[in-house]
Amino acid sequence: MKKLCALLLVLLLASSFLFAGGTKEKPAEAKKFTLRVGHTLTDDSHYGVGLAKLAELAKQKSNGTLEIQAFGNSKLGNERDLIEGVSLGTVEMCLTSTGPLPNFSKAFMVFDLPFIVQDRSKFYPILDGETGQKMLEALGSKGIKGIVFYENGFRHITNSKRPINVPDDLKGLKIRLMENPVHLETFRVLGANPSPMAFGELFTALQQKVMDGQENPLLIIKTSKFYEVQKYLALTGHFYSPAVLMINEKLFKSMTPDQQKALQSAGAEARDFERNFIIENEKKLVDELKSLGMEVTTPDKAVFQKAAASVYTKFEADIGKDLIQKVRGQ
Ligand code: EAX
Repeated sequence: MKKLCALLLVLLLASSFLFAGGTKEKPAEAKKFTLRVGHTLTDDSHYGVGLAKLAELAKQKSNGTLEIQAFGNSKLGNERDLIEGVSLGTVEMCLTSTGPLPNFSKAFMVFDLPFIVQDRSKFYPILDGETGQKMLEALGSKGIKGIVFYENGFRHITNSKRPINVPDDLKGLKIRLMENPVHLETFRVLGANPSPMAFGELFTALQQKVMDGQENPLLIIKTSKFYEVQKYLALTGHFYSPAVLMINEKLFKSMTPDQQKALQSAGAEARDFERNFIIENEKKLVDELKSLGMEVTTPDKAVFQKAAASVYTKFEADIGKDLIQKVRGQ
């Protein structure tokens, strides 16, 4: 009788252990997230196309638990508002150029130095490697998780007054710049009359001649239709503008490790896709913009570079000599 009791007890314990183990192994149902990504460009721009790719990949890789919805044309705010929104958690995600980021973390100014990036293929490993990673991590102190660096592109000058061949041609021109201290200083040093303005107000400002000119990558000049209100395009490529895909950090941490991995890997794949989209399009954009009526000049970059050299000295202490060396030495 005693033996039978002992056997029954063992069986009971074993079955309850198995049962408990069984329920423990059942994977917890991953919560579904709907993530709005704000940006300032059009749906057919590189951001629009790159985010559509991100949405497709994130859905696939997360078994449908991550749904990304892109809102372009500054619908969720301008870039500064978007970054603040992601920091506070009022907007889940955003994709903005690094232009407004020095307001949140000074090191980003290194990318804003004139002509620091000449060859984007040598620059990608810096953005995607340790240096870029450290810069993205610095956003953590603002409650932002930087996922990956997308591309905005090499910036060129347009205006409605005259062709630009040398820095002197910029004299007195009212040029809209991003709200970025290095960019503004560069254009001051080059002799222009720069002022900051949100991207969403730019087209109207150019149309109403509140601004004579602006500077942006070719794809933006095309997709935001600046060619309708700007006659002259100068291929200066003076700044290279990376972009950062950001998410509210608390929200990111509330995802399962699998979902985090899915988002991170979708981001990296969509980044490569977006960069290639820009490179492919750039091959034909100068001709397209010419056929849309723009008059194009190709200034000697070395002359502009020399004229803007003092900008490096001015911001060296804020950015750090080592970081400048690292990015320059690409
Ligand atoms: O991030 O504001 C700008 O000129 C930017 O190039 C644009 O918003 C894309």
